[in-house]
Amino acid sequence: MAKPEKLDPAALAEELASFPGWTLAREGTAIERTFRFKTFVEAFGFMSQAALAAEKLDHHPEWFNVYGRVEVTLTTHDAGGLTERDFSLAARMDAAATACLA
Ligand code: H2B
Repeated sequence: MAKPEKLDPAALAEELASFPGWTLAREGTAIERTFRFKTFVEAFGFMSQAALAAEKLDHHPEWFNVYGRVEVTLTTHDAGGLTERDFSLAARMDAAATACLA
């Protein structure tokens, strides 16, 4: 997979506009979202799907789970900031969360 390039401010603003659930963090070098599920099993089901997506994208989340809550931070360490890969994984996580909540 090609080395991801850090998004320029205009491209970043455009991506953020289409990911309303996510907010900028760490001085604009990361995005974060908290997912809430009814049970630990639902949260873990989401994490399993997200882990498979992460592995496929070769892009791994920083996350923290307690019971039904999963706090996610995405950043591209190799690029020192946000890249398309962060938003690809964010999209996969949003889809997985919808599936797990259905
Ligand atoms: N995940 C994230 N979030 N950022 C990275 O820069 C990154 C990664 N780099 N997963 C990948 C793995 C790289 O270290 C390996 C060698 O592919």
